[in-house]
Amino acid sequence: MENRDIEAVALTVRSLTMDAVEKAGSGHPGMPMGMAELGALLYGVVLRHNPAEPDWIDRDRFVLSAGHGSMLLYALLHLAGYDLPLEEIKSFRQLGSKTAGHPEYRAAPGIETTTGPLGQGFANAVGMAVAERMLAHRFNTPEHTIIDHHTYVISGDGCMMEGVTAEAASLAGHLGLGKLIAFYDDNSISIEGSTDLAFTEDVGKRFEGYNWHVCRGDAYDTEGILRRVEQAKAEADRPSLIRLTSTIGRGAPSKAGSHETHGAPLGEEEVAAAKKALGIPGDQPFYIHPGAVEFFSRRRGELEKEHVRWESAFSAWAGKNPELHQQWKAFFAPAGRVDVELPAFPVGEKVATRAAGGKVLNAFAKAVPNLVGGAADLAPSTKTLIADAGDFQRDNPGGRNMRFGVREHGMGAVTNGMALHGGLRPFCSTFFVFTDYMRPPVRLASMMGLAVIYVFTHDSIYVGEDGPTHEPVEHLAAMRAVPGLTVLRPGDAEETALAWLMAIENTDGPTALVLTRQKLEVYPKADESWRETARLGAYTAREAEGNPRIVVIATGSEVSLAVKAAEAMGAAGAGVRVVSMICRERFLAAPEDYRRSLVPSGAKRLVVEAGVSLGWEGMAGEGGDILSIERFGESGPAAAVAEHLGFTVESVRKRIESLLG
Ligand SMILES: Cc1ncc(C[n+]2csc(CCOP(=O)(O)OP(=O)(O)O)c2C)c(N)n1
Ligand SMILES: [Mg+2]
Repeated sequence: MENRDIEAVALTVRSLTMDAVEKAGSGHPGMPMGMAELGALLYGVVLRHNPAEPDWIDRDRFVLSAGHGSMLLYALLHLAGYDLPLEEIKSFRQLGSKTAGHPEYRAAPGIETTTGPLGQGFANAVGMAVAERMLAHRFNTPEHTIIDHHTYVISGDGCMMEGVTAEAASLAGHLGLGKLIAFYDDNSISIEGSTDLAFTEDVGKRFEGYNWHVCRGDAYDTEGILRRVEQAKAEADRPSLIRLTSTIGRGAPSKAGSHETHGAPLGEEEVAAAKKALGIPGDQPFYIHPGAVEFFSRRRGELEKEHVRWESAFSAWAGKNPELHQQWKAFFAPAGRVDVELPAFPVGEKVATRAAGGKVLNAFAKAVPNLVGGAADLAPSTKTLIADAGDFQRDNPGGRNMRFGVREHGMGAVTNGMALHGGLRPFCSTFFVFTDYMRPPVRLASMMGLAVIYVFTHDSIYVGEDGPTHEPVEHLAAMRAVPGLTVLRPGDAEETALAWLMAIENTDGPTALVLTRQKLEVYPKADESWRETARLGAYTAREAEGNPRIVVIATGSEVSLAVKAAEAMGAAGAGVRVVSMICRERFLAAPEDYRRSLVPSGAKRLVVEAGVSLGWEGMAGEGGDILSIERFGESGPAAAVAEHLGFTVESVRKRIESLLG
């Protein structure tokens, strides 16, 4: 790429950015204008990708963690030849366009992840680099290298300030992810003004402390940047941070360097002056320099050849390694239904659903070879270790157990990156109460439809002695409030096995398995085909004699409680049906006749769940009741805390009796 090509591309990035933001009347011109040269180099020289085949598995990944600079990405994707027509750039930020305010995964090819919440993209990039290393180890042979790519990310001051970046960077340094290369857009500006207001640490030193290779340069010294990228690539054992001193809004004659360019249109006058200074024809909105078009039409050809070379290497590899090739298919194109021998849990056995979950996870680990994951330093408690599978570490890339450390936020975002990369089925795990520390990536996984599995244990006040800080009460409501997240709270070990199966089969979005710390007795299921009906979200665990007079809708540990309460009523309990609602969202989406048959309109309803009632009001209906917990828990033995909060067989029984009148 000659200097004039770089200039033509950078000029076009600035031209499209200014006009798109101006036309939309909103957006962030500063970042793309400041990073235009780096963008030109990335898409012009550095990235090994193929715009004609955006799903090429061995492409380099590029993540724009500073997602507010979305126009940088859109301009470059358009120029590089991705299916993102100029018309889309002209409708930047408009309803239904592919050019949303912040990049949205799958909105257009070439957008590798949804970014905008600062720091998430950085951590996603770490996850992508983890995936690359895992897959390279599994599939490359001494003769053929079929997985070998880099992950690049641009982060701004905001990303660098966010804790999630720190968590993920620390993990990446520990793991020695040499193929991860981060650029830091070091423009010393964020929204409120100079970063001196709040951010005066030495980022470079911090990253050196994380075991990163750190170097520094000028964002407009293009040769220097390419040299530093080569140095970074040569660093096999450490991720690299290339810190580039830059000017926000570069090219805007009076506003460059000011926070005013961060997140508002430059204004007609400033745009006109900028265009004049840059040599952009003032009478041609959305001007594209012909040199940029010419350059990328050449470049596309080269990249297509690169891809063809990879494809022939892949064919040669597949021919020589038929078994590995079969494995590859299992990783990248898994069959729909999984055949697995699930552990049996006899009725009457007392087993915590977390313990059952651990057994089931291990059964699935045998059947689903790309199932990988781990916990935020809680694996002994969440029971999420895959036996005999080793730890994923810098010197053991074949390990399947991730040791995320005490970094829930980073764990969630890194797991998203692993899922985004493709080829892996990642899970991660912590105590349910600490989902508070990982809501942002859970939300993004749901928004992106990533097939991530969460194992959240210690799901209620039954945690006991650890006290209210460790006892989730509002968390089921909070998780169920996330659109697209499937929340499963099984009532016993058998249901846990089914819940895991549902999680594995759900490839449209994330699934949260909410499991108990305490032991629960496996109960007989009145509905013989419960393994099928429960997939609709709920089924009859205990049946009434004749038409039910009352339906007790319970989840998780409260199902057996409700069954016991009904049994304790003797003959008076004959009219009590107990429904295990393993997944409220699925039940609400189930066919109406199924919903009505399970919860008939003639019966009274009692909802029992050891958490806040928020969201259950409709299910209880008029004249119904909800046994819930509308406060924080207490520290004490689980049984004492439960009794204190009214979760006993007796109290459930009383509620039922008072409803029956
Ligand atoms: C988690 C999160 N918090 C806050 C914001 C709002 N926000 C968007 S950009 C920005 C400032 C970012 O500064 P920097 O990364 O330096 O970007 P620059 O101004 O240099 O373009 C903030 C606070 C956000 N997008 N995400
Ligand atoms: Mg900045």
